[in-house]
Amino acid sequence: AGPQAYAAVDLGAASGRVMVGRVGPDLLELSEVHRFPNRPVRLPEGLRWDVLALYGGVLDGLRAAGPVDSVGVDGWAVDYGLLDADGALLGNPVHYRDSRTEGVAEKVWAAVPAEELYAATGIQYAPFNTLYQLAAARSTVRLAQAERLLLIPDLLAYWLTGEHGTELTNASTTQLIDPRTRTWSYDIAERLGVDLALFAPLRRPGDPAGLLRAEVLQETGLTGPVPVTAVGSHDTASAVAAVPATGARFAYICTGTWSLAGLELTAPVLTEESRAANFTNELGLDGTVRYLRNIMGLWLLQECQRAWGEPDLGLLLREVAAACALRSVVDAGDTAFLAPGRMPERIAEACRMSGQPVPVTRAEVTRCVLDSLALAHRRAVADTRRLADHPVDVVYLVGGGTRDALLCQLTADACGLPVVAGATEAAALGHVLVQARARGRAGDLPAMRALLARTQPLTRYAPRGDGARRRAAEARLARP
Ligand code: LFR
Repeated sequence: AGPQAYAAVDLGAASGRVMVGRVGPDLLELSEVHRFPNRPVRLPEGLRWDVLALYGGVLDGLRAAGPVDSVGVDGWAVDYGLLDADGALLGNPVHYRDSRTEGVAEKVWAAVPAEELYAATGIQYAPFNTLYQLAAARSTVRLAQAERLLLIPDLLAYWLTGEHGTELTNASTTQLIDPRTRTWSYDIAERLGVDLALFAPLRRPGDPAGLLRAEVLQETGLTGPVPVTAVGSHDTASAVAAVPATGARFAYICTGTWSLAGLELTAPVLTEESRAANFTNELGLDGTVRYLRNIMGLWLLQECQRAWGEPDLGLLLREVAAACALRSVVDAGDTAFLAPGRMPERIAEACRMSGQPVPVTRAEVTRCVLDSLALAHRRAVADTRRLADHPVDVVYLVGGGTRDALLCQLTADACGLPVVAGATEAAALGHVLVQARARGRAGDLPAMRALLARTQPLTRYAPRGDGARRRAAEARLARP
């Protein structure tokens, strides 16, 4: 039999895409059949996802995909839709960058101290963790009416199949999962008044997740039955599965709207030191833990581009090469950059506050962002090695940011380690491999990675420089 075809729906914060993947003993091919914008909408009540438009894009994509052997859905984490008793969606899902969670974590910590919450769930503090979103929604009519909560990829899978499930890798980002038992943290939920009955039963990557509904077959022109397969439905879980590492002494950085930098471990790190460093223990494939830190990522640049009227990125990056290196830097891990809007001004303000030259031109601002990201990458890799006591000889960079050769090189320079960059569509690659494996067409995680290493174009960046400029920049950033 020839290779099977798998449709991978991959939903990002800025766009969604449907890819078709083919997997064989020496084959791993991906083609994008449809890409559609994901435009958050600012309503009087706040920032919302246009999730029906996303579902429309998914159907268009499946129509363009043609005959496939299985379908999967992955997307960003933490956000969800609520369903009423009839299974109807209650309002537009709230965007994780919405301001409703401001000041909410402190109220949650009054009931369960942050230290205890971390020891029980291993999840970093981020204002948008599902747990805090639910606390923010506590006395709303919608939550009172809700019978079911589905995380975004599970919501799309429900519309495709009519079946409810909660995929585990993404469930871990709710901050309601115990990373040691890999099931619900019943104690935390009870103490914080979260009704776990809202969540559908857990399913694991590779589990069957239903069949495309008859109406979906009709709308997409596909011939049934077409199974839907649970994948690492958190996009970062799928991306980490696609890190083309051949050994164990590696760190990874998934670059896109976010930079997610860390290690793959077999057990969570739940120490107080790890909490203070704001590292998270999200669940990965096959019993692994994604021990990582969230860094603002290319969001900083995307928001600047939006402010500048969307200039061509290639052009911008060419201008940047000429800008002075490490002249001013900001803390790219700072949640102060989370909300949308006025990004060039906010970056300038942060530079001014730390007594550095204020970047003015587009090239200067872009250079500041790239330098700042490289420094944040370095700090995350260094912290992760120390906190998990894990050796690192090489850093794998995967995801959209690998298109930016300067970012890759600056990351290598900052880390003082070789960087191997590739698997630009990492989430979709990890995603189709899990679908293939569920159908007996791919091996375990090391075998998947060996296949990636054999088939994906990778670029190696050797570290340059002695780190003197970097240390000076870091010292400026540390100054109050
Ligand atoms: C990346 C990502 C991150 C998560 C953030 C918000 O797309 O899924 O892992 O922290 O989006 O959901």
